[in-house]
Amino acid sequence: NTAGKPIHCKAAVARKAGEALVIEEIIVAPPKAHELRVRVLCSALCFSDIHFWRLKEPHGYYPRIFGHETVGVVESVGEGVEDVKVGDTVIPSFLAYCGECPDCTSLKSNQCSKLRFELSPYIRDGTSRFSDTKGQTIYHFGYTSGFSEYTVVDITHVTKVDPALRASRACLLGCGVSTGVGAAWKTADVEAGSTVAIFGLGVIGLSVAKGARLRGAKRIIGVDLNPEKAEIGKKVGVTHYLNPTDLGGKSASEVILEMTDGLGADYCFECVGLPSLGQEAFTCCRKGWGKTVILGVDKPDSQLILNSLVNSHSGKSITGVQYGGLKPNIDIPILAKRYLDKELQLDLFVTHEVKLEDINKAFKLLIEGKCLRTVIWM
Ligand code: FXY
Ligand code: ZN
Ligand code: ZN
Repeated sequence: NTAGKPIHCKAAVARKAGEALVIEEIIVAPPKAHELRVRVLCSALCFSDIHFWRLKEPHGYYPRIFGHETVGVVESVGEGVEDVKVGDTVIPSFLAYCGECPDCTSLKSNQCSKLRFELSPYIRDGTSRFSDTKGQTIYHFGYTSGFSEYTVVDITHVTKVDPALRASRACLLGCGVSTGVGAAWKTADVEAGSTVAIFGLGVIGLSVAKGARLRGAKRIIGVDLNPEKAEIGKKVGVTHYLNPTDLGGKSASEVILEMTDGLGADYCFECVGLPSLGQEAFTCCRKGWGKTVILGVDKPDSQLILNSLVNSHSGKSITGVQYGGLKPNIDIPILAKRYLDKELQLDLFVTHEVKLEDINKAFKLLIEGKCLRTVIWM
């Protein structure tokens, strides 16, 4: 019985910005009040892990344990934890849910205003539960840190899930797939018969397509530089694939405007994290009612510039959300059920599986655009 004692285990530690992760023995302290220690089953790699692993100071923190698409089993719980017990299967989330604040009690928001999302290197209480064998503190990431055999998360950052759900699929609900599907269903609220434009066909963009398809969107235009995305896009409902290098000098937004009689797409999604793509998406978004949703994670100090006269009076809107506007603890069980009912596709997104020792292969695959999700087994 390990409850109440520090656990020595293996983890993939990011020692320096952009450098290969190191599989090390680390020490995971027992959970404090309102926390639980989780034996991680597996975690998938999302591009945000790479994005933040590339950041140098002051935005980067090292040594650090990344990973925020995770599923695991509760090993022990701290004082005051009643909602989950030892042995439960849980998905940690980077967004918190306090259940009491104006945001948690509203259907309009998933941004808990009591426990706000920050790019914090700690868990909720502002300290770390990780250290190396020399006693040096190791930082957390996204309140989750799934690239470790054990992690500690706050009770406000977990959702209990059905253990019948395959772990390699369950972990995906922690970020990418939920973000894409949520953006189509909740943020944009895509209507049947509409035209959708998606910039970037990674897991987020493909999940937007799937969500839009399930809503009955008529035309789903997917834009991506990688020609292999044409085929995979079809499988989730992309009806028209555009490769920006292949448009005879026109931009994707010009082509989308042409395809829509000069009107634009009803719903546009930026799924890469580039302001230039946000601008393009908004440019080909329909006046009157169009909605553009920014999902890609951008660099800390970058700016999105829109022409004020052309845009401010247009009747179209632009918004950015985290996690597709979904509330993890409420919506993860709903998405899980849809997967078990064979409505929601998850299998397609798992293109590779590796052992923790080979986590750097997962990084390489995603950087080179050669995978969708690589599941890393602990
Ligand atoms: O990949 C999704 N989420 C990350 C954990 C962090 C997103 C950062 C958004 C900036 C506020
Ligand atoms: Zn709250
Ligand atoms: Zn993510």
